[in-house]
Amino acid sequence: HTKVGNATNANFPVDDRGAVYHLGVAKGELSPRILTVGDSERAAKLRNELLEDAEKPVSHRGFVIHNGKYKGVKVSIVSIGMGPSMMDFLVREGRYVVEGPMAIIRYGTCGSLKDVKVGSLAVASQAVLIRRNPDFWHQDKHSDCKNYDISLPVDGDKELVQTLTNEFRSTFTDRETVVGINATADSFYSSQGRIDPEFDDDNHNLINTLIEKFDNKVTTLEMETFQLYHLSKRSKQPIKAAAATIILANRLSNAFLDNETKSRLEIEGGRACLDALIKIDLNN
Ligand code: R1P
Repeated sequence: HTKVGNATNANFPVDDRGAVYHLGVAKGELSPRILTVGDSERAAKLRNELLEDAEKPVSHRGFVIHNGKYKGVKVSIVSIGMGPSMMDFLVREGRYVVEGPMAIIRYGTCGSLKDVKVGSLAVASQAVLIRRNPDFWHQDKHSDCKNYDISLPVDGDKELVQTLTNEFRSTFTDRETVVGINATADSFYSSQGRIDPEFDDDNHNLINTLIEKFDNKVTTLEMETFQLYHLSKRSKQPIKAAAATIILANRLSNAFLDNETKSRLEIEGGRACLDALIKIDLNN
């Protein structure tokens, strides 16, 4: 594990070496081209199978950074764990330590709301955010208070989304790659419409609401893509962002993908992501 030293500025803490407080890297220690995944084991496999000249990983507060080269181009593979807050750390602290334009691709797993087989792939053209609203359960709530807030859609980077889709479709000729809206939720459970008899979640209609609200264009449910797309659009320096997922679960049929196929798709899809990442021109 990397050590981060004393920080001085509470507004944006960096230590005496200039390392950001959570990622644990300083300026120049992260590539402008980033492939991010949730699972640290997925990141390590991708590093071992696909990176050349891989450096010693930097590991701090649940983040693991693997720097190396892919087809001669410097890239970073970063595992972040789960949820919008972890993506927030990556994009903000990553932005601080990288000079100039960036490209970030997320490769994760997801559930699907479409009639597609598990083991299909998905690329997110847009993303929406689903947030549980705790006020709904408060005794003093307003009468118009909703249990779950669903945001308007935010676009990924059109060029990078298209490049990523092309790479996936040419890599996976025997499987479907669906393109559509990702719904990013602040819980794996309640705000993704999973029914948990142990809790009062009032979420029985959430999946249907999501399908109807966006005319059946929501393809995937997971926990990070919206934060990546939203922050990339709000960054003052350019960040091109795109996201792909392995459809691990079908939320309509309740089918779930086997681990062996998942492992294979992680590597093949990771390669497709890196190919898209190095093809993109950061400067226009
Ligand atoms: C939940 O099991 C996790 O898996 C998905 C979700 O977004 C969430 O982070 O993504 P990863 O496979 O990238 O972690």
